[in-house]
Amino acid sequence: MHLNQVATQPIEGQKPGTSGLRKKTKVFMGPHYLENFVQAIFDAIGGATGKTFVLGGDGRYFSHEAAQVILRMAAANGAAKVIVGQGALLSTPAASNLIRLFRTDGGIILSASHNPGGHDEDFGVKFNTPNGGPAPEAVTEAIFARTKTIQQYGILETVDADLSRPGVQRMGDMVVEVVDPVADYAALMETLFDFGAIRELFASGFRMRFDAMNAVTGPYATEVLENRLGAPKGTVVHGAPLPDFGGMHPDPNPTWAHELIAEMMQADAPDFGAASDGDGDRNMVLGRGVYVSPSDSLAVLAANAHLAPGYAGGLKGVARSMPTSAAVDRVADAMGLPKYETPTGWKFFGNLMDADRVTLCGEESFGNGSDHVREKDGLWAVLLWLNILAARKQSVGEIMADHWNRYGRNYYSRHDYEALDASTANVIMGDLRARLDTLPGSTVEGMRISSADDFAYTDPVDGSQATGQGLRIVFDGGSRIVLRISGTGTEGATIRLYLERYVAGPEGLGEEPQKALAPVIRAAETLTGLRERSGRSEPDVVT
Ligand code: VG1
Ligand code: CO
Repeated sequence: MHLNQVATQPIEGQKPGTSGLRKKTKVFMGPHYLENFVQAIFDAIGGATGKTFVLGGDGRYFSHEAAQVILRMAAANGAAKVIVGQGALLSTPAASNLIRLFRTDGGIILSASHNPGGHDEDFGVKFNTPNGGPAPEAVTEAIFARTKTIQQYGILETVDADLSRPGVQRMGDMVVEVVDPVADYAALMETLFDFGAIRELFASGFRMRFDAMNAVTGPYATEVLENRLGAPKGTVVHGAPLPDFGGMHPDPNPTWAHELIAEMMQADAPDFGAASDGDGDRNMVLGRGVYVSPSDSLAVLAANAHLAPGYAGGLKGVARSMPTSAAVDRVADAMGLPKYETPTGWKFFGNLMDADRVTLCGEESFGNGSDHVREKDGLWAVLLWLNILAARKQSVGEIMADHWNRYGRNYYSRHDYEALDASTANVIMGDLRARLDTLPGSTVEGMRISSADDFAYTDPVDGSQATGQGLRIVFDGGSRIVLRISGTGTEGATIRLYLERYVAGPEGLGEEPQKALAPVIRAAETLTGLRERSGRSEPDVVT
């Protein structure tokens, strides 16, 4: 066993995106690629000497090798201890919990989240800071800057750590503590929700299907739903994490979780359905015959969170990412809660939660969470829904109808045009950006544009600024078009087109969203020429 300083050179393009560095797995497997980035993390946070980190991921292809490399690098960089999930597994929210619970110096999460996994698919590495949240932009910028100057990295030449069972071992002078990935997380959930009431709900014959999509949430959902809450065996499907997710694309939306959608739309469907993504921070929820859009889910959770013990004292405030619909704003206004609108990506919620300004946060991309950790949390959202269903003794459909009657309905959809030629995407975005100033006052598809801008954000806690966060065009009455380029894709450029239209009711609350949004969709095409210029007749994914 000996300490090695390996000479290396900067590798281009190691810029973290919306959520960590994501590349094709083969790129990560290339010479020095992972090592350079990990050393850049250590260097950017002032070194690893004497520090304790959490390490784990969603179990995708290359995770085991990557975990061993990172352990050996942490040891060579003088880290005191690394807490690793057994089998190198940790869901993103569970990693966030461990980082906070053991007051560590941060964590490294091995995941490309909702991107597919495998030798020919995607891999990712994300650094979370000691508050448990994704590194803020100042830190990711420092990491990126370091990748551009790096000349060497440290790695201990030694045998692999045994990650197959819980226990403490040493790697050089560093302690490696392998922990059950589920136990502490499940214990946290028990403090937030009325497990007794949910247990009774299942005992009364309530049926649920949870599709873990062969990704990391399987063991968590099985332990919590089946073992602790008494849901029948088989409630969790696709529950074993597989390196390639069994070929599934672990993105819980109607396109990729189509098996669950088909099941839930049948006449004798279960009462409740849910799915989660690769690393367990996203969720999709459904009732029998009812799809709940993520933006609506956030609003319903905000309106009903007080029914769960962990939130019985009420919420401090709520936050949503800018493209997320304004449904939650209506709840916040009715409840007199402070509300915040942030750029896309969970890293922008951290300061608000740390400063006790908000309790609940959410994004239109199937993510919501609370200040129990500093990540979005898929299973948490499912449990909060279950708690609400148990307390209100109503179906998902009844709860949604009641919600819309009270607050009106923000019809919402996101259209993704994936893997476009990057220059085409930039031209489409650039042209619209250049015309933003001229748009207010003009009329498209009979709708008058009231404002148009390129979203910029100043963090109210530390004053940090983020610009260029999405082009937004708002119409009289609150209908909206938002356009931005994805920061998690690994091929070409993906344009996300977000569409929203508000209907106050009581008429018109039960329409099919694509139909209700038709004028807004037409206006988007008139304004952007997205379909025409990209040569795509329709989006790849509609959520
Ligand atoms: C997407 C979503 C964003 C989310 C991010 C990470 O980013 O739109 O809301 O925070 O993925 O989610 P982008 O830049 O591709 O639109 V996950 O579950 O990958 O950690
Ligand atoms: Co995720």
